[in-house]
Amino acid sequence: MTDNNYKLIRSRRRFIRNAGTLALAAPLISRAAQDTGEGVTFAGGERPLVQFPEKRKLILVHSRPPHLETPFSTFNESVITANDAFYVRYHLANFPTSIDLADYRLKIRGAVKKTLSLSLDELKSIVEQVELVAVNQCSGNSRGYSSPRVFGAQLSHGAMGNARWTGVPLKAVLEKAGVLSDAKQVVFNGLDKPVLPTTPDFHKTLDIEHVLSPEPMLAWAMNGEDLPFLNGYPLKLIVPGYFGTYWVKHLSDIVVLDHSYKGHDAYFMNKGYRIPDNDCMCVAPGTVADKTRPISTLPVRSFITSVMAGGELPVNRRVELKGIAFDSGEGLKSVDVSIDGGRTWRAAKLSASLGRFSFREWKLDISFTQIGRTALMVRASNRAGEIQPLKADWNPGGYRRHAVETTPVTII
Ligand SMILES: Nc1nc2c(c(=O)[nH]1)N[C@H]1C(S)=C(S)[C@@H](COP(=O)(O)O)O[C@H]1N2
Ligand SMILES: [Mo]
Repeated sequence: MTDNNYKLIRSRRRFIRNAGTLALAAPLISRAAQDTGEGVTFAGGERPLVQFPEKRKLILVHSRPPHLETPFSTFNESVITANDAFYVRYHLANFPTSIDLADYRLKIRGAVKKTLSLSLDELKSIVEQVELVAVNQCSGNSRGYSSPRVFGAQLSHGAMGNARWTGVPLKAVLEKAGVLSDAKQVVFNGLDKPVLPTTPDFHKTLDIEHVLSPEPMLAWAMNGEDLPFLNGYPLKLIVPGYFGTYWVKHLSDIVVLDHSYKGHDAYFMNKGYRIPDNDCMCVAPGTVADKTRPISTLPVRSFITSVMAGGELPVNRRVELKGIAFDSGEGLKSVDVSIDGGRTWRAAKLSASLGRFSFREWKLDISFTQIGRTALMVRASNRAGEIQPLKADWNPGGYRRHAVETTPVTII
């Protein structure tokens, strides 16, 4: 609350969170040499770092609406991603810049016995609050490494983050409204809107069985603080194990349907965010799938965080390699590391778990015995039998990248 970009305007009855309208209108783009984020592939070059309200400098993907990536070195600081470092993604240019809790309501309506309209305080006291650590990863995270390249934001690996979410189980709130027996799907909508009527609103749906399962939650706090404005203040849908596209921000409307959602505003389910409907969720590069389905759960992934691409490490000295791994909640089985470009592998040690939906730290002590260039790789598997492929598969959206990544380093 002391952040000078963050304004909490208190009058007798009003609590208005303001994202700092001026700052949002004209984000400070810093172009000093030391202020560049990592580039993605050859064509884009280095991307600038920008300052948005409540955020440290993040990598600019685009500014209207804000699309910001977390610099990769952040993931070496902690397995929990700091609120001010957490990435930001919006689709619609008419996103809120100020929300007054006195006016804010969450509606639950449609195929329910009783329509609810809850203030944030009412929601907070509706059932006992819960906490869960979970990864929010954009479907297009790492898209910039698709080969051949695909349309869409050329993201590096920073469109992900791991936080402790505080809220209430979605199921408990729906049960208060009383879901009718013919309920089929549930639509989630936030306070952001399209600018033009031809642009669809950002609506996401989940099947009723998923909504009534224990995991999804409605969260108002992230790492023990109010949600950062740009991450969905005052309320966000958390869908553990699922891609971030379902994690609707500034959530204000929940509609239970007795049918499958169709029409203009179903665009982000029925046209966007879809993957090939086959086992690999992939197609031959440059082709399209006959059949698609909505993207859903996170594949198993792992990264080295203790050294960046192009980094240097000492020869004949103990070096601790460190990184993170995660999956959709099935449970990690192994994390293996190669320091010779994939010829040999050795098992890394997994640190304590913060929960099955969280980033998990791994470590490996190693000594390099030869100077020169080499390629570090890390490969994870999970209890459902998934293992990261050595070679990336391809889909037209550049979604769901999960291949083993390579970190070129020089031993000196
Ligand atoms: N209201 C709203 N919620 C949204 C979106 C959006 O455009 N509007 N984008 C989704 C997508 S695609 C992603 S990747 C995540 C990003 O979450 P973050 O901005 O909190 O990091 O928000 C999701 N929730
Ligand atoms: Mo996304």
